[in-house]
Amino acid sequence: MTNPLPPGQFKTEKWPVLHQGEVYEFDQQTWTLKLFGDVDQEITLSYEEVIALPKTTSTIDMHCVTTWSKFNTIFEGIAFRELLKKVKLKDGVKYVKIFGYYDGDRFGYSANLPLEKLLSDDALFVYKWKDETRDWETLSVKHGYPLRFIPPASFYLWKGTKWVSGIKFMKEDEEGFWEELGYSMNADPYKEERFK
Ligand SMILES: Nc1nc2c(c(=O)[nH]1)N[C@H]1C(S)=C(S)[C@@H](COP(=O)(O)O)O[C@H]1N2
Ligand SMILES: [Mo]
Repeated sequence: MTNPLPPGQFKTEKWPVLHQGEVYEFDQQTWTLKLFGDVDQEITLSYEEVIALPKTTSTIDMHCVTTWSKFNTIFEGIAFRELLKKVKLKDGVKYVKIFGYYDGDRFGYSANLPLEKLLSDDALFVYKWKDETRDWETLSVKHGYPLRFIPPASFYLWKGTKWVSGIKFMKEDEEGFWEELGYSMNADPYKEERFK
């Protein structure tokens, strides 16, 4: 089953690579995932701790604001909700910002998202994928290895942070990297919410 093409998009079979700055080179000794912001206690998870969490496999469509859409990619990863179980949120937390590397800066990239849209199987921190033409492969460094967020298809793909390093929990919505540059806070491709 294939979902409809959002307005202004075209369908691609291959998976293009797009990002700003240098790729992050994974070092298991120094890599951590920090959960912080409006939580009772911030925590920092090691790679071993993250990768030991329960796994989810989901088929997710990707819609890039540069107008390509790739349908039906199958991902293996850790659902956002599994990481949510690791923290106790303060009252009134409604948003998150997912941080990742940008040119060697651990928290240089980020994208904001509403928490309530991230509780299903289609909000995944992924490390493995396949599609109709390819068997399972490890996510390449260019696509965000060792851990990359794939947002639900109701968000443009810039909300999918590569080289994930942290999740900030927030009571008020806050702009991320592209949002500060004029891109939409909501970013729903079916409503063509590209810019502010
Ligand atoms: N850390 C980081 N994540 C990022 C970016 C980036 O520059 N740095 N670019 C985003 C943008 S704008 C897009 S369109 C997607 C592209 O993902 P892909 O290269 O896997 O197709 O990654 C997103 N995640
Ligand atoms: Mo993008």
